[in-house]
Amino acid sequence: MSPKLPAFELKHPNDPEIIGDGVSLWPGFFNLAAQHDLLKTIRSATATAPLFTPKMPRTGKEMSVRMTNFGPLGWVTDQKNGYRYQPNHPVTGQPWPDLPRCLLDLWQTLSAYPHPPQACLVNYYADLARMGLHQDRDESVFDAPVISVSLGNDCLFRVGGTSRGSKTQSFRLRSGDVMMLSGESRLAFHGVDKIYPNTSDLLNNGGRINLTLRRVTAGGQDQQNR
Ligand SMILES: O=C(O)CCC(=O)C(=O)O
Repeated sequence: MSPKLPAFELKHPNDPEIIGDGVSLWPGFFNLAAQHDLLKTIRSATATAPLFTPKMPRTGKEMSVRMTNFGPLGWVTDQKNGYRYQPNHPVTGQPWPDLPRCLLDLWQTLSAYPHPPQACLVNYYADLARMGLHQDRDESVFDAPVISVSLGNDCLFRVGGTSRGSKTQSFRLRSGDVMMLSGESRLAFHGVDKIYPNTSDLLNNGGRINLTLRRVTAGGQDQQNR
């Protein structure tokens, strides 16, 4: 079992900055102590569920981020079988580590969704990594939000509308920030254009970690991995 984290204090849980219709940002939601605790949990999980390099469907081109997951399901991609969720790590074959308590609490506090998240994708960005504009649409339900936590160096995050060509806006995400895409923006195109090196001391070797909490299947279809 993953170590449990101490409960964090919500500063203004109901008072996000509204970036756009359905794009909410809670700057500095996790204080420095809570960021270190979360990092400890991620490190212990990656000891059994190591970061892997995802590959694009069809072309097999490597993505620049490395990733792993927490929870009953994890998002993976490879050349042969493409984007999908599966209950086990693609390299070790083992179930993903449990979702940390503090992330379940975060979801319950912010999402107003009656069922827990089933996947927490962990993306690690070295300082030159980025993520192109995309929609999160491999889930079978879209009524739940996607909630993300940023740790480490700042990034330039870009979000648009539900069509690829729609106007986008960009803003920085910093260590400890929490962002939610919901309602209108649940299927918004979004991506990470740039990591700003040396903007945080949290990670020893620089870079950035992003956690995204997702509900994958309709309520009542929870999949157990234990
Ligand atoms: O790193 C981020 O802030 C965004 C991650 C993301 O878009 C994704 O995992 O789908």
